[in-house]
Amino acid sequence: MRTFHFLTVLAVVSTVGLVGCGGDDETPSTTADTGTPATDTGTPATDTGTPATDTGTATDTGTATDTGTPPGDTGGDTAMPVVVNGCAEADYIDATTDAAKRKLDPWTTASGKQCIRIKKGQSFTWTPGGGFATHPLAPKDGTMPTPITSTTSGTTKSFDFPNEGTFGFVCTVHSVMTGAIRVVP
Ligand SMILES: [Cu+2]
Repeated sequence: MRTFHFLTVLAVVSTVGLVGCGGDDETPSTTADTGTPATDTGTPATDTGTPATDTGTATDTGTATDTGTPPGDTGGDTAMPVVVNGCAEADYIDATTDAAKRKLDPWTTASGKQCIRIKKGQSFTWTPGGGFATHPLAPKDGTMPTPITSTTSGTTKSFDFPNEGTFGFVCTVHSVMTGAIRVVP
């Protein structure tokens, strides 16, 4: 009987030992992914938006500096343009005296270039052959503003010259009919 007991105990111990060591020892199985990677077959997105418009206003904040050389004094009275419509200093006919004729009568293509000097406050008269319809008068070059205004009708016209200056003129049909009225103090 004693031996039987011993064997029984051994059996029990063995059973317990087996239970403690086995049964849970399963190796975790690994499942391999054998699938094909997904492919992006979608159409790329297109930017259909409207480009932004630049509504900003550029502001020039720079300061321009004139680095040029001022024109030199080329002679003569600095208050007067030196040459106007071909009239140089030596070309002017003096018409400042009370007795002087201060008019172009008739004013025609034969008159050519006319350079006439008068005094401040005097007037000058144009009387074109055939009238201003034939020889329209217009200011051209020289001192501005000028008393001479464009004249296209009528037969005679006088302009007063209250200020000093060299006032150029021309016939708008015949460029040879040009010149200047120089007004001196
Ligand atoms: Cu003319």
